[in-house]
Amino acid sequence: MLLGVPLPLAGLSVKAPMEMGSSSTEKFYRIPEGKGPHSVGCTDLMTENAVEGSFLRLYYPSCDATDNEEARWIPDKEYYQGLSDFLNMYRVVGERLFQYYVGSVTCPAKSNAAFKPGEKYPLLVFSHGLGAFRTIYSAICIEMASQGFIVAAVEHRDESASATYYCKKKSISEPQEESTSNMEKEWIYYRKLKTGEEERCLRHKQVQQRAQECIKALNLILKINSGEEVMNVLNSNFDWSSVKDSVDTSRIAVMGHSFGGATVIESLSKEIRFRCGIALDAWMLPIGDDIYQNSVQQPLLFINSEKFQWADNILKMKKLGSNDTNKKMITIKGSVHQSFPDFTFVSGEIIGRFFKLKGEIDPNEAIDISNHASLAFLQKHLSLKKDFDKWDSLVDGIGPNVIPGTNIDLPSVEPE
Ligand code: 8U6
Repeated sequence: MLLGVPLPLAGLSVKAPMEMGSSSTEKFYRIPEGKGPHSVGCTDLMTENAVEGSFLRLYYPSCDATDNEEARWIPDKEYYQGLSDFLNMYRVVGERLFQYYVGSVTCPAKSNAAFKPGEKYPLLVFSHGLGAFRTIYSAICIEMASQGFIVAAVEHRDESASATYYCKKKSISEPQEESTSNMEKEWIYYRKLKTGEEERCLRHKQVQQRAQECIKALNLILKINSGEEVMNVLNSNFDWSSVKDSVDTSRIAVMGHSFGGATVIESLSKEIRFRCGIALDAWMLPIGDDIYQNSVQQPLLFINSEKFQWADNILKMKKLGSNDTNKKMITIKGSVHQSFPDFTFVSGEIIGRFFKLKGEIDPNEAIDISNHASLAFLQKHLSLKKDFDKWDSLVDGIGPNVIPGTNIDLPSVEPE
């Protein structure tokens, strides 16, 4: 697949294209800042030198930090390669395009800024979509952190991420210089479906691993909260002991997009400490049939885009929520599946529309609706003492650009 724009390579371009957050449009194409009262910091945490460990980006309320720089949005070139794989592009081509267009993009959270003490914050675990990874939902995670949540955005190692890695010890056979570290990154890339492989089967296995990774992340944050020392294999100057006693351990929720929406459902069914969940454009295929037998007791909010909807998927959402008033569904008008991840903000109109990274609605308006509905829902079900209830009507699908339930016609009898 080739992007339909002049390639800025080898001096061929007359003028730098005004797409995908090139430096000339830096101010215009920005991931929106958090609108809540807290400044936001972010830091990465990886435990253990093995796939079984946790890897997450933490977004948190921070002290005002003028010294700290904004965090890199996509922190390694391997993510560009993985995205290229996912988008069926040649890696060498994709890597250069991504490097050129978004290589200098930062997210509006201060890297390793000091944690803001003196309050107990509710915890939100976030799960990314297929071919995505932990850093590209920063508009959502940063907004939540600015409103007083600690957000743990996990990076899944089930081969559904574009790319991810763990750190392992270099094997002895490899030549080692004394000055260099004896650790190396072992990259795991997006795995395509093999020919003849049944998608449901693979995705079901993956969603179970994903839920376990969300629960592991929860346990890890609670460990840090209780003052236990955790080994971060990534070197950063973030003081993890400053998080001690700052998590409101009775107020924990799980949120995710697409495959991450399925992960929310699986996680709720496996872990009662998640008191509620928010599923953005949930993809229901990975969910096993057993889940529909009252496995999900907690409140759950489905926020759907207008375009990512088909009867079978919606019917499964409804089946989860039948005879349960704690399950809610709304649809954001003019939005598309990729209105939730950050690419919608860093792409221009032409590329954005062409690749369905943008819908008819202004991306800022769409993410505001999603975030405000989420905050109102979280306030209600985590009993927060905030003013998010001012957005209660959105949860009922009332307001500009939002409708209750779904916009598609459903067959009156379930297909089977
Ligand atoms: C196109 C997801 C691009 C792009 C993502 C498309 C995607 C992209 C960057 C990768 C994965 N935003 N996961 C042109 N489709 C840059 C230039 O980066 C989101 C984004 C974003 S996802 C998703 C899952 C499946 C599919 C698309 C998105 O969950 O939103 C198919 C066919 O499966």
